Amino acid sequence: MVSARKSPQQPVLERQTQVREPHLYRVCLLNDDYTPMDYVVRILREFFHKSQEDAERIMMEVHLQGKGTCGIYPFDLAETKVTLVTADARQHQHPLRCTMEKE
Ligand code: TYC
Repeated sequence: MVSARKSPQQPVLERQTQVREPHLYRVCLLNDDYTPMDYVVRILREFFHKSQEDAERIMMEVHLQGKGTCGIYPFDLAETKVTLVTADARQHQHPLRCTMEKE
């Protein structure tokens, strides 16, 4: 809340604090022909905290449909996950692509 009084005679002007939900971003994995399936499952477990069962399901969804959702996060968290996953994949010399898109 912001209050302003220009002189003692003027009324107090109050501006309501705006409370807004943060914009959310969907973090996705894309399919390719080279990244090993068990590596993708490890990524989903390690970076997105998925159970073994969910990680295997999401990996197969990406493998069969081309794309799958890892999670939905505020901008900074989504961006960090994309950066960390991409860095890990390159370190292991896999072409895995991880993207984010506004919800
Ligand atoms: N298509 C890959 C394979 O057959 C597996 C894979 C799944 C790759 C998901 C990327 O995001 C991916 N080894």
